[in-house]
Parts: sequence; structure tokens; C-alpha cells
Amino acid sequence: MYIIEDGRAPNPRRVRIFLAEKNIDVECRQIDINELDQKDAAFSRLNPLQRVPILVLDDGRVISESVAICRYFEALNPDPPLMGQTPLEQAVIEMWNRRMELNLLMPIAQVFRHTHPAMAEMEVPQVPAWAEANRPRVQEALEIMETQLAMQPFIAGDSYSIADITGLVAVQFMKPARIPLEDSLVNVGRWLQEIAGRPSSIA
Ligand SMILES: N[C@@H](CCC(=O)N[C@@H](CS)C(=O)NCC(=O)O)C(=O)O
Repeated sequence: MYIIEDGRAPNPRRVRIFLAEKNIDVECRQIDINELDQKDAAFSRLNPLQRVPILVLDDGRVISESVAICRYFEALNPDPPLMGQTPLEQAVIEMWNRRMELNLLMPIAQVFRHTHPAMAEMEVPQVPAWAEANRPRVQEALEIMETQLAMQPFIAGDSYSIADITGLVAVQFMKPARIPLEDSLVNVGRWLQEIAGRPSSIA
């Protein structure tokens, strides 16, 4: 079993942090998405969506989508639980992980992809106006996160979860996207310092 990824990209990092938290070692094979390796015929056969990361199983079957890969490892290695144990925990963590992914990481990625010169070949056409439309969405998601983190230590409650991983990767992706993190978001700042200090965050 091995993962195909690009070590610089945010979605593969979500999976690496998840695995590090669970202390699971999986071989990671690199491709270069800036060189458009994900669009070549061999990779496209593995994932017709031409996106990383993917997990290739020993029998050749492929799992793509970061959360699907994490869910597979959560089922194989339930400890420590990162996706909840009770039905309620699982639903709340799923809710917050989706919010982190769809309402925060996604708009940050749109700003990055539609403004950064390095993305010109990957994102065709680059539409700067779409980046601008997404900037306020980033701030709205951060405000919701700020309110949540004022009430509890982690994004989905009292325990660290996959929602914190997606949140961390998203907030740290603001730097290459050239989106400033406002100092007024004190609870996001407190949370970021703590989460980024976990050994898994270097994955
Ligand atoms: N929904 C997918 C998104 C994967 C994704 O967008 N990966 C990016 C890297 S972070 C990619 O492969 N980009 C290549 C491209 O856009 O051509 C997931 O959760 O894994």
C-alpha cells in the first residue's frame, strides 16, 4: 500500500497529519503537480479526477479524496479516534470538518489558484474576480471559527479531531495564498499556536 501525493500541496498534508497522529507509517510517493504529472495517462488511470492524494492498496484498488483515505485508516486503526466514537461525536466532527473544508479551505484555495502566478498552467483560465469573490468567504468562515473557539478548545469540541487538521492546513495555506490572518481573531490565534505545536503538524 502506498500514497501518491505532492508534498507541498494542502490536501495530501491533511492525510499525512492524520497518519502522524495515529502513528501509522505509509510510503508516500511523490509527483509534481506543478509539472502537471497528475494529468498524465498513468496517473489519470488511477484517479480520473487528476487530483492528489490517492491511496493505492496492495490489490491495486485506489481510494482518492482525503477524507475517504482518512476514514479508511480510522476504521483500520481506531485509536486515537479522530473522527468521533459515539454517533453524536461522529456527526459533530463531520459537520465541522465539512465546514472547515468547504467554507474555509476551499475559498482559500480559490484565492490561491486564481491569483498565484505558479497556478497559471494548472488553473485555466485564472479568473482574478473569482479570487476576489472568495476573499470575504474566507473571513466569514474565520469569524465562525473564532466564535466556536471562544467556547471550546478544539474546533469540534473538547477533543482534537480531523476538523482541527483540516482547519490547520487551511489556515496555514493562507500564507501562500497571501491572505493575512487578522490579529483580532484571538481564539483562532490561540488554537493555531497549540495545534501547530503538535508533532504531527510537521508532517
Ligand atoms: N477533494 C479532494 C481535493 C484534492 C485536490 O484538489 N488536490 C489538489 C492538491 S491540494 C490537486 O491535486 N491539484 C491538482 C490540480 O488541480 O490539477 C481531496 O479532498 O483530496
